[in-house]
Amino acid sequence: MDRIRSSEITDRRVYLNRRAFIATALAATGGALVSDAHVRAQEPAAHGRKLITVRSPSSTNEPPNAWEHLTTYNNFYEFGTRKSDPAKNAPRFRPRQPWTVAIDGECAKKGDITLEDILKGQTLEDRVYRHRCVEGWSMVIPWVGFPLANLIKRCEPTSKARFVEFTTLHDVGQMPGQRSDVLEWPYVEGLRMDEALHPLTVLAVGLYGEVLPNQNGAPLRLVVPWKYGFKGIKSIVRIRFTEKQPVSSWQIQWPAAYGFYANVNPTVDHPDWSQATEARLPSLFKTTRTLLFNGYGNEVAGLYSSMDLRKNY
Ligand SMILES: Nc1nc2c(c(=O)[nH]1)N[C@H]1C(S)=C(S)[C@@H](COP(=O)(O)O)O[C@H]1N2
Ligand SMILES: [Mo]
Repeated sequence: MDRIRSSEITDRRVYLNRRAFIATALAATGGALVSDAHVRAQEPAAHGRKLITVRSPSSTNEPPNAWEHLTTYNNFYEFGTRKSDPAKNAPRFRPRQPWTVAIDGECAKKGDITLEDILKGQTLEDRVYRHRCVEGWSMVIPWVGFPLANLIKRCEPTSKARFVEFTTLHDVGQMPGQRSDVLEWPYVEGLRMDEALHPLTVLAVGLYGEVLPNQNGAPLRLVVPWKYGFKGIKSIVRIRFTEKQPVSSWQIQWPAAYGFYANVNPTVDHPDWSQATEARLPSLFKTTRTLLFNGYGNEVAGLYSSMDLRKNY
């Protein structure tokens, strides 16, 4: 017999009450709110193995969102397009043991490398970063990771390597969302070499000091805090160095809306909505002003000093 836990009943009740509230609020504000999908009650991710970490000075002092929230409100289309889908569908995913990443393209050290090998000798850092989704919501996320630059240097990129391309696992058996054609699979993202080498760019393997839950991109995902969240590609199986600018899955899906750079910019709107403000979850109201480069301008504006950010969105 199914046991119904009292916490679940409470969640459902809260959810139903909030839905009624949200419907009224939405009608009153004409789109000034973000989607209510995250109030759907889902089980948070099970807690994982603890990681040994040091705190990075690059961390923001803003309070991080709760574990329950960070693991039940996700964008991971490989597990469905609703925010609540990854929490429901990703727990069955088995990040292969061992997980390997193919290193490829314009570099001297090509070949498969295991995650274990990637992590050998790495100091794992707690990095509390702001996260701004292109859809208009934001969160504060306590990642555990290490600078991507550390891995890139080991690959010994050649002088022709101007960009880095990342690819997510393509496995329809494990990732039911890949049966739909919302995006071209596998999910692909890219960075210019100087962005990839920037000390704020990290590969994350954990959340809240624990091994990364599946819905957040286990076992290895990219985090680039001054860019919209979709640049943070999850469950990476391939890293390729290229001479030409990679084409990302979101660029293919809608090039006018999702550019290669995708730097957070309150003055460059999405074709369908303004990017000037954001809803800091769990608030649904877009009352927080969005900052250029998501507030990381002091560190990264120099990368774009010669570029027109309206053209290179
Ligand atoms: N492979 C893959 N990576 C992905 C996505 C995805 O659908 N598939 N969604 C992106 C988007 S839009 C966001 S906002 C972040 C969400 O990360 P989080 O669920 O850990 O908060 O992951 C990004 N990485
Ligand atoms: Mo996003």
